[in-house]
Amino acid sequence: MSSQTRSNALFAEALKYIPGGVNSPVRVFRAVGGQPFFAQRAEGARVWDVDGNEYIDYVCTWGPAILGHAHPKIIAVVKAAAGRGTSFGIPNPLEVKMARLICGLVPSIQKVRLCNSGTEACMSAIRLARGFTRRDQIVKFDGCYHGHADSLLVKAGSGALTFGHPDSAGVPADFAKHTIVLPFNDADAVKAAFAANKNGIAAIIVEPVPGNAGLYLPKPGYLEFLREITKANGALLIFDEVMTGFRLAPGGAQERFGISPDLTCLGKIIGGGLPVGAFGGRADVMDCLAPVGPVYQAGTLSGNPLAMAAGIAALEELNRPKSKLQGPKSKRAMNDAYSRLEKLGAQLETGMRDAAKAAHVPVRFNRCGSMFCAYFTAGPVWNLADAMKSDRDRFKQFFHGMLAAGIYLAPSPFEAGFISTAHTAADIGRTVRAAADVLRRH
Ligand code: HOZ
Repeated sequence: MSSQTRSNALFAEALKYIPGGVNSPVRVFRAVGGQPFFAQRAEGARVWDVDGNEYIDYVCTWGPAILGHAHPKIIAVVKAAAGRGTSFGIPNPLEVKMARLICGLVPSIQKVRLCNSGTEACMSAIRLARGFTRRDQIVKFDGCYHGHADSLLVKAGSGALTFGHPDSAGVPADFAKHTIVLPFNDADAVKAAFAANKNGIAAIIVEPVPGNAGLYLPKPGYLEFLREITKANGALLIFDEVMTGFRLAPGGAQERFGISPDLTCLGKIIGGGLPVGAFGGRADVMDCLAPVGPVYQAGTLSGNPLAMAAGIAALEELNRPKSKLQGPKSKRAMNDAYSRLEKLGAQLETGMRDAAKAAHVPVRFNRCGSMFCAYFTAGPVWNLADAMKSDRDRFKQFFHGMLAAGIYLAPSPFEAGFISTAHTAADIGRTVRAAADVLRRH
């Protein structure tokens, strides 16, 4: 990496006008030391900063850029949509197309409401679950992050965890007391919570593959267990698939693991890089929303035509069949984009594990499809407590070593990495060689 002169000057100016110099805390380098670079442009799997440095990008705008940056089809449809008007506040045909696409791709979604962010999606899904069940309590898991709505900023992951405020200031204790926080992958803790709160729990909200404290997977049978226990107790199961939706499979984590939640929260990929969110699920639950039912939820820019156009293009491109010769079922399973992501993910996983082994550095490399995390710990990582054992100093060294080699990872040990279809086997090869080199110097 060469100079950061222009980035540093911009950051100094940003600090004068923007709290912390950033519009979302996860973008600063506080957890790793140093200052963030400012992006000039991005294309495919690459980002260039304002000083002309080039990086292979594994942040992928925190998930949305599954096709890489500035995908030509997305750019073309956004330009065309902008020419027809940037917002109507009146129903538009693209909203219907997007809703039909989502319902077709995600097996459990019968009806869907579009909104503007993953935070809105989760906040609204919780309100809907409470309105539908007429219960107040919700269960979440420590280290899971469901956006920054009050009742969900309790033992939260992502920036809240990275910067040491998992229970944010400004959330009244009266709100937080309705949120029961449990360790992930611990069935007994969930059983005990239901036993202690008979007919009180409205819903369990969970990232089926938690990706906001690094990345850990559900133990075999755990998601099935959550499905069964919620059903048996009259509570709803909400999958927060803001990150995993359309990433881990065409129908998200729920397709990959074969679970049917009552409600699903979406965002990121369905906006093709523009601001978006959505929540959907069982028709009887969704019909409790205004204007049909009593649960209120609204948004001036919801179903925005630019975001819809970009998201539709992204979903269509992701689901472009590999070959006309394949039958309808295999078309989805063997679709080009997802098999490519899986292959690249596997290449990275094997390469990283080999590199760590050769360097004698304890690394747990967790991966699910095109999401991954390298924890600097010897033991397995199944929950937040395990993730917290990761050596932060080693992560800092690794992050900066990789950055110097032109590879951009999230500047926190508690964030997932993302691979896009624009990454190549050569990119992954270069990444693995850089990692081997950095780890050797640890
Ligand atoms: N879910 C994202 C990171 N874990 C959020 C990105 C942000 O907070 O800006």
